[in-house]
Amino acid sequence: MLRRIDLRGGSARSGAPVDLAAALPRAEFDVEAATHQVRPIVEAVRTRGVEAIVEFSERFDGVRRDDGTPVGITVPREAMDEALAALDPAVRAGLEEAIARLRATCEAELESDVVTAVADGAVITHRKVPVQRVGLYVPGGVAPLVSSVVMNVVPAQVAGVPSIALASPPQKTHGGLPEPTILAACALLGVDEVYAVGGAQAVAMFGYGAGPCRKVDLVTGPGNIYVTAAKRLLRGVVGIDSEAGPTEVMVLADDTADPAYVAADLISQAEHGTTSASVLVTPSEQLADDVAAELDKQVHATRHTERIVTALTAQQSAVVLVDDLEQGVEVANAYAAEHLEIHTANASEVAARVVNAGAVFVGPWAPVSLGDYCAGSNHVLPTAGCACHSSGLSVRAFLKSMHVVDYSRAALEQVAGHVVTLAEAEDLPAHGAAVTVRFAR
Ligand code: HSO
Ligand code: ZN
Repeated sequence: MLRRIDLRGGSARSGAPVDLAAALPRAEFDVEAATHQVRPIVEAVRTRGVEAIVEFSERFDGVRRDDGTPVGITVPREAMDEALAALDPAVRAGLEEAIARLRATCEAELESDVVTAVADGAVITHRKVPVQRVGLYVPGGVAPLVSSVVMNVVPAQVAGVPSIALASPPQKTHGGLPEPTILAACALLGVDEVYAVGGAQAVAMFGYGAGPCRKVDLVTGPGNIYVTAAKRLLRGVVGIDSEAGPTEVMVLADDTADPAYVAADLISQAEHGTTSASVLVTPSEQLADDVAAELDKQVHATRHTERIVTALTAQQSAVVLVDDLEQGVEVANAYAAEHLEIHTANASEVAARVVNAGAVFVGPWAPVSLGDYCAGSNHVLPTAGCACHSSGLSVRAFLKSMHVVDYSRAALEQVAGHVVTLAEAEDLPAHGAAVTVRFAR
């Protein structure tokens, strides 16, 4: 089912280096092209506000009341409470466990202020401050990802963000409200400012403010290509988390791996959609054959066989044959997968050599789907190779830092000469004068 890419004999060490990143193509995801479609939407929301949002909801989400009047964008508090009351108790228990574990890691990762006395009476504090207002986007789409509510809200709350708004597409089947499980999760987390707005218009609403929704300082959360394009257009107007493309899992495995587990994990992320990437990297031809056989067996037992098979047979999914694990790690670092699983002997040691990945899953008992829901890690992760420069969502994404400069008279006097000299060197003497004036009297 998976095509094979043979990179054996092509590592940097063998003297025949191949462009590893180019050897592993990704799915087509042309955000730039989508920005052309999205620009008029963003512009309409900026100039016409809620009126434009309602028009787009009608056009893209097909929502309209029976009497023909447009559906409002604000989700009433009662709708969230009702959704929570109606939530399957087992789903509620799962969400509560996911929240508790993620909250534990977020609290431990919260950074405190750093106070440095650089000289007598000269104190610099690196102060951590939460972003004051964030807009979280939760897609509806193929599957309503209630877990994404948890992954966005918990780190924002632990960071101390005082104002959190959330938007999710209105659903025709739910009277123009977002998916009930999403509303229930909001109620569970205590998020009460929720908008039934989807797509690019939601990002624009957050970016410019519209009607009841005040402008936010930062927008986070995954979304489809239009949401991503809107974020790209609004970067600068507001802060934006990293861009999310189609999901990816790479499995680095040797002949100690269990082919049934590897196949199941490759299938699990392919379930997200036809552009998902599932890649196995291994030095073992035997494992490659065994995983192929397992895939054939397992895909037909899944509920969403069609999109899984499409994703697995597409160009972005493959088995990559390598000389050894060392070259395997090279491939993994070049690809910078959103999720990287390690199924090898001494998996922790191999994992320690990984420098580029959104999140790493070590050994046979840490499948990527654990991380999607309940591990205590975050599932909003950099895709498309962005893991070489970006990180997954965490409390840090919701914090800013500022230097606070506190000097005594004596401390300033001690360094005054240097300021004056450097100011002169830049031909900015008034900068120096602002120091000397303090010692003239
Ligand atoms: N694997 C997705 C997240 C997710 N999976 C949510 C299931 N629900 C991107 O990391
Ligand atoms: Zn997933």
